[in-house]
Amino acid sequence: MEHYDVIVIGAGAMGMSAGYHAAASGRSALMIDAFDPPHAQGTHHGETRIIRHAYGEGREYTPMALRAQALWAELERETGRELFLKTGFLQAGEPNSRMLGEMIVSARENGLPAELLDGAQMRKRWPGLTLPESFAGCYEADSGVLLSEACVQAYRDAAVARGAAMLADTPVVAVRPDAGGADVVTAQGTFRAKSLVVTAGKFAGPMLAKLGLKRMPLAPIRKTVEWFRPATADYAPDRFPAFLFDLPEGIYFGFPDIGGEGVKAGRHDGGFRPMPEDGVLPAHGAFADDGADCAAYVRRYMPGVVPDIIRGSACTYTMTPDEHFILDRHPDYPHVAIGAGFSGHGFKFASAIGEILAALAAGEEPGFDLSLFALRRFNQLTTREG
Ligand code: PYC
Repeated sequence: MEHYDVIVIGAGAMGMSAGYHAAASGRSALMIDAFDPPHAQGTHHGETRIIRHAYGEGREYTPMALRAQALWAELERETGRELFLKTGFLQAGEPNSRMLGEMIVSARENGLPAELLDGAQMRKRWPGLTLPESFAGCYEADSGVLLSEACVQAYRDAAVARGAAMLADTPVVAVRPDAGGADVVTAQGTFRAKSLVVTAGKFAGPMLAKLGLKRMPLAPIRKTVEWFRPATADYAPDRFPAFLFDLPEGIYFGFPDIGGEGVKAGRHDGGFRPMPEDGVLPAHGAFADDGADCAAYVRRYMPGVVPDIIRGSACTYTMTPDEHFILDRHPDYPHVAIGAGFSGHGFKFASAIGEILAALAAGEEPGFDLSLFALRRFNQLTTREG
């Protein structure tokens, strides 16, 4: 049986980064994925993700966002590829918006250069937006867009260059942890490691059940994003930021017109469907109302964008009840590190989360306060099997 220091189960953005960081710190690593990453079966496809620093979902995330930004830059240098576009990021909402308020506090507490704007200032600066006059905004010039599949490919190539092994198209059928490590059973054979990183994305619930953690509060849901054709130059990436708006209709996010592909937008809250039991994602257009809310958003708030959907994509969010991540060690097997439940806002952190999970699996201090992400907050909900 082949032996490794660490086996990563699930090599999407988080797992590929964990494999890279393990290999970069001199450990032998095997990364296993049910598909061939980057791919469209998980949560890293669709070309773009937002990266932002002052964080509306909780100021606790900001140190990790800053570390993530630095690590994406390191990966760009190591691979010679462009992974980040500094388009800026705008968050806006009514002045009493919880996310906006938290972003402003987070910027202040961390000394980040965020700019506060009122509704009239936003309309003047971005003629492609007609947000309500009553809105307030917070703009970060240093934030922007990650090229998501390119990021996963870069981590894969860099991990392999540093000696990690990659096993693609190989579902894990069983995991047998013990006090000294774990056996991982696949159709390609059984592999043994001293430690595990479990980053199984939408399959995290069933995978963690194989490790004795039953009924994890993880709900995979189907979401969609859509692309629209801009009719003016107002949405070019050097003129228009990535954005997240807390609107009366819901929370909407989006991107400038990158590479002439169109303006991409999506609804972050609500508007979802549970994933089918078999985990196979119904393609965009499988439901008659796919993209309807997003087209209505564009019609109302982006006057220079043609509100006809030119392209759509379906993806998965794996939700926790409080929408905070799970980053922790297995309660019975401390050499098993778990990353799960990224609730639709995790991608930007993948570079830092891979580093954190590689450290947790190796028994090292992760360098961040992870109390917000502890598994024990769900003790009432989960059942452990001895
Ligand atoms: O940047 O976290 C994010 C985000 C939320 C919704 C889509 N992207």
